[in-house]
Amino acid sequence: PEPEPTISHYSLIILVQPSTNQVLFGKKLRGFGEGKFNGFGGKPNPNEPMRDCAVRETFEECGVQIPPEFLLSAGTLTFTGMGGKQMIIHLYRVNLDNFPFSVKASEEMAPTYFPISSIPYDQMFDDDKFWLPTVLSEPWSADLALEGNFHFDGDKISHYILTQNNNL
Ligand code: 6OG
Repeated sequence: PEPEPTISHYSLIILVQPSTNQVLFGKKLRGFGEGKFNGFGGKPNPNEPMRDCAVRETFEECGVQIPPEFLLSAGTLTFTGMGGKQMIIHLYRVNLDNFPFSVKASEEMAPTYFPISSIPYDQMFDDDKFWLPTVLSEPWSADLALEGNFHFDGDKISHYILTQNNNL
């Protein structure tokens, strides 16, 4: 029998600033995805709810304290093709125009703003170009949920399915 795949859950938070048409990413300075730009996020601690993980990881990695009411769920992305491991990413979107914040670099992430019109997709995970444009679109409907399934062949996506649901 095939061994059961190991499933790991992660949060991933996209910080958008519509008033300046920018997004705040972090350049990962160590570990998995080193050198790549990405949203903030990571693995929950034991028994930690995913939303709490999202708020904690964002604060740890870039100093932005997200008031929980401004953390909007944006769907889930599932990844296969990385050996016996399967990854589920719980995606969140935050509008930085909604609250005051300060940005602070961390040992793990160098926070960097990008114009929404020039996202550095060539320095990001290969899946991002498929789903990020939707998450960056304005106006954002809090009812929107992306469901993506991505299959990696090496570091490239070989096939994927992406749907956009309206949470009724
Ligand atoms: P740490 O374990 O370093 O959290 N992540 C990915 N993000 C995208 N866009 N694509 C991927 O394709 C990803 N794989 C992992 C999830 C890792 C962070 O990196 C994200 C977490 O936010 C493979 O703390």
